[in-house]
Amino acid sequence: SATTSASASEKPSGSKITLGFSQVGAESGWRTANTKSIQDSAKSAGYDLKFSDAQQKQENQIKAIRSFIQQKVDVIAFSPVVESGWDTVLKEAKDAGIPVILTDRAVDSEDKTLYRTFIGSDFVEEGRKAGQWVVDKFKDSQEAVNIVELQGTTGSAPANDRKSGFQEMIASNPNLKVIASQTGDFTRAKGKEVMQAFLKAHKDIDVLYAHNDDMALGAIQAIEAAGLKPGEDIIIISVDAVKDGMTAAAAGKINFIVECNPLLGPQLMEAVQAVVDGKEIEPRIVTNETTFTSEQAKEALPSREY
Ligand code: GYE
Repeated sequence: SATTSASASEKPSGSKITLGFSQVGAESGWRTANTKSIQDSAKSAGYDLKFSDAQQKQENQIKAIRSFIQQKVDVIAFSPVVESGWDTVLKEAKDAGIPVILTDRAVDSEDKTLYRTFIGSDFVEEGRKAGQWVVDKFKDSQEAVNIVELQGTTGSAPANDRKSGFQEMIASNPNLKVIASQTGDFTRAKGKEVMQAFLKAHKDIDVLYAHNDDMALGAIQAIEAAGLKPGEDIIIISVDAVKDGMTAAAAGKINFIVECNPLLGPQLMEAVQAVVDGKEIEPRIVTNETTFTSEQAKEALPSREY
């Protein structure tokens, strides 16, 4: 009616909710599982999903969001490829009265009214879990432990946070040293390429910390090609726990995986419904996660969904 404010409660009941979703890309096994979860759960919820793949480019995401605004979708959701540079376009959505939900990755905007909630993992905590495992593994070592790090996409929340959480934990033991750290952009191909360069430049790598399974899997190829045994000659820790990562862990090639859950679709659709219904929602929704050693990966693998 004319007297109610421009809230979603004006949505006539029975009409389909339109959700515009801008995805990061298709860079990893995690991403593939995440996309499927979002598409499947939008379908079960009966929403009209407008899905756009940004191919890991912020400019494509900004274009997609502007196009969703023009199409007057009911809700915009997106997984921001990097943390910075969103204020202008988020302000445009706000001015158009279209609620925005962040999933998977965070933005660094000071103005928290630019989005309704952020649904996703605690990436700092994931980095801490990885770091704590390394601290425990090398607690009796009297020598320097040389660590190389494959970072995720430069400027992305998971790359920033997984790095800082790890660093925070290993700082407790001065023997643990990150001797090289570079981006592998969360892809297998880049993980392999950068690991090749690390192996060339450093003869004494003890540990690889990869910010996701795909980069670890690429690095494993490089390590094997160099005549070394992944998981033995070089201890490997990664994040995600997707099927290929878990398979490598079960085979002893990855020693420890920190889980990052990609199945965010159901929680996202619930949040969309709540926003459309004009309900209050929590500004931060954190997903539940665990970790896997090689032994635990072997046990969990048969029942893994993705
Ligand atoms: O860990 C990585 C993907 O943002 C949590 O992005 C996600 C990360 C995930 O490419 O595999």
